[in-house]
Amino acid sequence: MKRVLTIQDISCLGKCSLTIALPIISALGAETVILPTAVLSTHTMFHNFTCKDLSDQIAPITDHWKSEGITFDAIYTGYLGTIEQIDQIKELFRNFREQNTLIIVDPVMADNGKLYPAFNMAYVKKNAELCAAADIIVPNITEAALMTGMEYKEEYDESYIKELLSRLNELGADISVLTGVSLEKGKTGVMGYERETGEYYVYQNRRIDAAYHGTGDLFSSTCVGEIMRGKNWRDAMRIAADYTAHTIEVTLQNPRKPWYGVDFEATIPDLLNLH
Ligand code: PXL
Repeated sequence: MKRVLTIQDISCLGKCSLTIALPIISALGAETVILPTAVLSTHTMFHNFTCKDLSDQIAPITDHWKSEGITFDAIYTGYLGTIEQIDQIKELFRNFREQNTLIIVDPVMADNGKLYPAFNMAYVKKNAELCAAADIIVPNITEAALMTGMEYKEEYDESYIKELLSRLNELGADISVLTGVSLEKGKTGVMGYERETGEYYVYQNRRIDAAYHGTGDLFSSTCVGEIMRGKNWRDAMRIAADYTAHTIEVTLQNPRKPWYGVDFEATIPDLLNLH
């Protein structure tokens, strides 16, 4: 069985980060090891959330794993906390990267043209460094624009997305994938670029007019799980985009849907049939 380490916060309530990564990657059949970077009462879209930083636990936990000879097939990072913590995670990459360890970085820090409340431009710069150490990166357009210094646009064409991908590629990862890319009216999806082949990959499915928290985490976790199942990155992105869209649709049909996240629990069985 493949073993994935995922490093992100645990928002006790909120259907995001670890409370999505753990069930999704496990459901897709990989052992999912977690390294919580902070414990929050909820995600940061709630008011008055509590937050306990766990940076001081990273070294003792990972030292213990090293002494046990633990290795990982993939390391996947999502929402992190501080600049210092990203430095610690870069070191963790150096310590745990084996020949075949796949490193996937989702530089979670912004959406819809805006940084999340806890972050600033110094944090953006640090995330760009983390992306440089990854094999695959999956930022949204806002995160990509911030990291590359390009203007964030709501209205754009394919040439803007290609320029963003070209600048992301310069950060250093082998495969750069932009999420939330809408190239046709009524559609949305992903566009990726692979350095080795110089090839682009575009996948567009239906756009659902609803924005939910945690959908980026759902997409990234599904990609990681699918790649661990042996899918190539293009198929993994396509399945993840379809699964995310399906989950948003199912959530919209729930009259008692929570405002803060999607009903992925209801769609996990469908994910297993998307192959
Ligand atoms: O889904 C991204 C995410 C993860 N973790 C925390 C967040 C957010 C988005 O707002 O606040 C704590």
